[in-house]
Amino acid sequence: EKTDTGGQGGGTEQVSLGFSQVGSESSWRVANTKSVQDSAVSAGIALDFQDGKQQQENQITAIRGFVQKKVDVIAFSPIVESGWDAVLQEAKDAKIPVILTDRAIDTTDTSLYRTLLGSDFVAEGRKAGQWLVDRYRGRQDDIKIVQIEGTTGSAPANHRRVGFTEAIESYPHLKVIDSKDGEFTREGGERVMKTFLAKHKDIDVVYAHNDEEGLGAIDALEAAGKKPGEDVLIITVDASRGGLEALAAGKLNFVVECNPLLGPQLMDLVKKAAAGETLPTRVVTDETVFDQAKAKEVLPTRQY
Ligand code: GYE
Repeated sequence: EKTDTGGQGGGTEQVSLGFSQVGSESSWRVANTKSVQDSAVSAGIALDFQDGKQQQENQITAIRGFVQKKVDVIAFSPIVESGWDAVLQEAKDAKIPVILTDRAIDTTDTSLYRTLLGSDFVAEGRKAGQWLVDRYRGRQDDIKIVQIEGTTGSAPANHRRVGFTEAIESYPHLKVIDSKDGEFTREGGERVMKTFLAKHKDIDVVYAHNDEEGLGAIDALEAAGKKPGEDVLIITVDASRGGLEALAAGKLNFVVECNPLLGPQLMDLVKKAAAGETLPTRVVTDETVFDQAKAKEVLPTRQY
């Protein structure tokens, strides 16, 4: 199984992987990149890593480049869901298997990729909504929620909105009064939160699609003289170190985990695909949720 020739020469040929990443918008992404790079080294896979820098066209160019270089396997984390059919058809014509990591695409032709490895974002949104339902159980007065969404058109933004909406929709007093794209960054979260604060009085809850946006909301709330975690409750997704620290400090109230350490599972799938094996069509990662006590418990050993 091991493809590493150990410098002795003449061994099995090394499997090559072309990987196109979203960018470096969040600590989730930074941890994900490191996981992919480290795992490629330990699996003995030759990795051609390309940074998409938040532009779909950069990712399309990278994938075309991988086809030209005739890599054994292509993997990528699609910035947005739509618009991939043409370039993935080129990879398919070249008989190069494609693995989606982390984010899904929207296509009617599922033969364009072999599998999707990553989290269930709808489930994450539901967990966030369920916490809110439990938190305000028995209350009749309106709870005003603002939503700081992830990158417009991305799978995690779309699915985290859907799961959250689904969990709260039969509780009419839980009202989402505004939603806006915070681009999964701290600056974006801060900017959007400032707009919300200028527009709406008495916001009760912020649902941010990732930790960075939640941290940005904290910045905006503090600048406005409000106490995040007390005057306004904040829910986020990811559970990166920064998020868990803010949770332990009482500035965030609930954090849904999204695991970025996809590298080892990805390399297994890459080897199987390169060997012509059939892959399961969906590989979902295991995840949990965090309250303040649990954040304090895991922080000393948190890797990212
Ligand atoms: O939650 C966010 C990142 O696609 C799951 O992208 C990923 C999301 C993650 O920017 O922090």
